[in-house]
Amino acid sequence: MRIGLVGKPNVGKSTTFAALTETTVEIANYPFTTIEANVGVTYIAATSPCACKELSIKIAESGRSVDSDGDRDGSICQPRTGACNGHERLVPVTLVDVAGLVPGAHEGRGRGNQFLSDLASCDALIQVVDASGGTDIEGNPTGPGGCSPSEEHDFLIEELAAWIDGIISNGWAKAVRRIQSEGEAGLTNFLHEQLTGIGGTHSDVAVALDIFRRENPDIPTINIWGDEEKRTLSHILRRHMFPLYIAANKSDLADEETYSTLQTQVKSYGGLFVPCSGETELALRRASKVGAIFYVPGESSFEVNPDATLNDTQKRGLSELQDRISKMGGTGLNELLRKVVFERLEKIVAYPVQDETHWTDGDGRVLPDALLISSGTTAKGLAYAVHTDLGDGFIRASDARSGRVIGSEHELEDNDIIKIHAKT
Ligand SMILES: Nc1nc2c(ncn2[C@@H]2O[C@H](COP(=O)(O)OP(=O)(O)OP(=O)(O)O)[C@@H](O)[C@H]2O)c(=O)[nH]1
Ligand SMILES: [Mg+2]
Repeated sequence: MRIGLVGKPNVGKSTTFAALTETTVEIANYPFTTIEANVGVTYIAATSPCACKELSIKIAESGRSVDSDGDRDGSICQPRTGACNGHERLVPVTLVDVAGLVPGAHEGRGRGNQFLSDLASCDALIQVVDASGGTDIEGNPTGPGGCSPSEEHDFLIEELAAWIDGIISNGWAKAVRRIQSEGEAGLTNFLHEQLTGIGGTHSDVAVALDIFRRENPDIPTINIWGDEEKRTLSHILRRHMFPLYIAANKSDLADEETYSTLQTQVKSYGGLFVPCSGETELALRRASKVGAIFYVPGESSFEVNPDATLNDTQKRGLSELQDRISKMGGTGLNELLRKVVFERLEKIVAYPVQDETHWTDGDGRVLPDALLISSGTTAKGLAYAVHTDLGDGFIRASDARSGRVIGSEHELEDNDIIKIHAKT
């Protein structure tokens, strides 16, 4: 599960990345602070309680004592990555923070195409926009009104489509020849070959072509497709391969009027638009890390640690942060990520285990992995998500709850605990 943070320069992509991954990266109020992409992991809470809840009930019912360390509000799993408290399991999501994108990037302007290839393997993109409108289209600070959030969104979707257009147009004459010799399948195969390098699957292409034909019933035959037809198809491919959601950042500085046009535009096509403040989230996570406050990401208030020694400036800073998040109802970032992953991408959680009785791995670790997978993923698909060798050697799987054997094509459900039997 990989999400790219995109947008024009100086909107707060790296600030958002640093907050969510709790890492240190360069942040500054000028364009092109980030050159090489930053890649890191953030954690979001799974929608269902961790399977360790059921396990502790099972253990208690069998008369054995539950081995909980007491500090984790009943959780008894041992996550390899993430954490679990009170049976709320945090699952990993990889984030990619790329260089800012300016008009003409697909032709090499700004940081150009290198940046675009950093997005290749992402499941979705989050466009960070400057909802306060305080920077121009190239990211230079201007004060209010430097750019409208809808302007920066419009150009970004054009740039992304132009990037894909460049990839599919390369060798277009071949596509025309292939459709003459292989028929319709020739076009699908050609597009698949062109797009495989940026993560496009055969089914992505087939679905996009289907939408294209449905939306454009009068489309001419491919040998007379011009730039317009290719660009329209590129937009559909982009929407399908890289769905884009909006983080209306710097909303601590923004009045709603500045971003209402974009908000209405996004809502009109059923998109996702969430007012956010990366800077506020970063300040809260840092204050929490040094023990000054108790803050749970996503909440709209925090507690000051009574044992922390704070000077007047720090106290004032914390009180300002408190005002901000109570006004905004939280910093928006947790809400945005959870909506993207669970509502829009419809991801579910699966727990692969080696020991189906104790729900552990080979080292006795309880429920070590909680993997985010697409709904509809099969048992064999989960095997591949764990490791290519496990997928290649797949024999069968079993449902660790019921002990029932399940076949390779069985579709998994949220919170399934699965043992995979494979040739080694
Ligand atoms: N007020 C406010 N400022 C923010 C917020 N998020 C980021 N900033 C500021 O915006 C400026 C740019 O932040 P960066 O995170 O470096 O922006 P970027 O999009 O990564 O920029 P490039 O790497 O240059 O493309 C910095 O001065 C941040 O402190 C926010 O939520 N509110
Ligand atoms: Mg940056």
